Amino acid sequence: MHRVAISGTGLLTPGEVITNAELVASYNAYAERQNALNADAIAAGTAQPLPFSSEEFIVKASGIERRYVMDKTGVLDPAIMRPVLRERSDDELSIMAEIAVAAARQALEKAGRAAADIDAVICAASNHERAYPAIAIEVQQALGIRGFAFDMNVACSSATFGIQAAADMIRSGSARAILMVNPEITSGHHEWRDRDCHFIFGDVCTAVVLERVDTATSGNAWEILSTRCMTEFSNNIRNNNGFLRRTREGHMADRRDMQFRQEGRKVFKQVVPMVTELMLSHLADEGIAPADLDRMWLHQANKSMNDLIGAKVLGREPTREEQPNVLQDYANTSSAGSIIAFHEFSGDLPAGSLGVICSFGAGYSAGSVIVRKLAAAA
Ligand code: CO8
Repeated sequence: MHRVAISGTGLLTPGEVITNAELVASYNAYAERQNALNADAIAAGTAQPLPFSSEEFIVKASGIERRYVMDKTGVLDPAIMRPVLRERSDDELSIMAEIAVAAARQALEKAGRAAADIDAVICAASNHERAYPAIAIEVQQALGIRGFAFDMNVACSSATFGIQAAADMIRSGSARAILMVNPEITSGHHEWRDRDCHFIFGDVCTAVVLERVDTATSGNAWEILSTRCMTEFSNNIRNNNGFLRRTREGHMADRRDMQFRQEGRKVFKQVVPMVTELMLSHLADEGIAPADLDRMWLHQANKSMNDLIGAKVLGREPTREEQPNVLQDYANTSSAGSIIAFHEFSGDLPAGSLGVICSFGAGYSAGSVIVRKLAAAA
C-alpha cells in the first residue's frame, strides 16, 4: 500500500463579481416588477406579493458579502435572472472543461507535475453540463493525460468524496497520480428569483493533484492520513431537474423544483450535529485529539454554521487562523468551498502541521479528510 499526498491545488476565479448591494437591487427590482404584473391577483387576495430582500439580512444570516459568477449581466437583469452563457459547438472545449483546465494547470504547476505523470482525471462537481461524454475525459484530452477519467457528483461533498476515491486508487496502485477538478457553475442551477436563497451561491473551479508521498516534491504537500465519507438521505436540499424531465407532463415548464431549493433552517439544525459527530469520531478513531489540529478547512455555506462546528470540534471558539473562511468573498461554491480554503490557507503552515478538510451538504453528504504537512523534499 502506498502513502498518498495532496501535492498541488489550483483555483480559477471567474472575472465577474456581484456584491450584495447589486444582488439585492436586482432582486428587489424583479420583485417589484412581478408584483406590478400580479397587482390584480394580489389585490384580490389570490396571490401573495413577493417579499423584498436586504443586504443586512444576507450578511447577518450567512456571512456572505459577494460572489463570483460566469455571467453577471444575465443574473442581475430583472427580466432574465439567470446567467446567459454562449452555446458552444461540439468541437469547442465545453465551459466546465475550460475552467477545469485552467485550475488544473495551476495545480499541476504547484505539484511540479506534467501531464505524463498523471494516470487519471476525476471531475467531481454538483452538476455536469451534459450526460456524456464525461467532462473529465474532455479535460484529460485537453491536457494530454493518458489513462482514464470519469465524472462524479455528490453535491457539496463531491471534492472530499473525489479525494477519497483518488487516494484509495493511488494507495492500492491502480494509479500513480490523479488530477481532481471541481468546476462549480452553481449560477446555472441556482434560483436567483427566490428571496430566501438568492444570495447563497457563486461560481468557481478548484483542482487538486494527488500522488504517492514518495514522489511528492512540492513545498506544500500534505499526506492524507485518513478519509471518511458519509451520506444520509434528506429532501431538505433538492433539485428535481434530470434526464427524465421531458418524459413527464408539465415538467418542461419553468418550475421552481427544477432549480436548487432548500429548507435552510432545517439543514442548519440537522447538518451541524451530523458533521460534528463525523469529525470527532473520525479524529478519535485515528487517535488524534482535536486540540492537536492546527487548521480546519470547512465547507463554505454559512459563517454561523462553521463557527458552531469549529467550536464543537475544538471545545472552544476557533481563531480565524485555525478555521479560515472564504465565503464572505466567494459565497457557497458547493464542492469547491473547502478546497478554496485549503488552497488559500495551507501554504503558511510548517511541516508536521495537522488539519482536516471537511465538506457537507445535499444528500445529506459529508466528507472528512485528515492531512499532515510533509517536510519539503530535499
Ligand atoms: N432578505 C430579508 N429577509 C429574508 C431573506 C432575505 N434575502 N431571506 C429570508 N428572509 C426572512 C425570512 O422570510 C424569515 O422571516 P420571518 O422570520 O418573518 O419568517 C427570516 O428572514 C428568517 O429566515 P430563515 O429562517 O430562512 O433564515 P435563516 O436564519 O435560517 O438563514 C440561511 C437562511 C442563510 C439559508 C441559513 O438557513 C443557512 O445557511 N442554512 C444552511 C444552508 C446550507 O448549508 N445549505 C447547504 C446547501 S448547498 C449544497 O449542499 C450544494 C447543493 C448543490 C449546489 C447547488 C448549486 C445551485
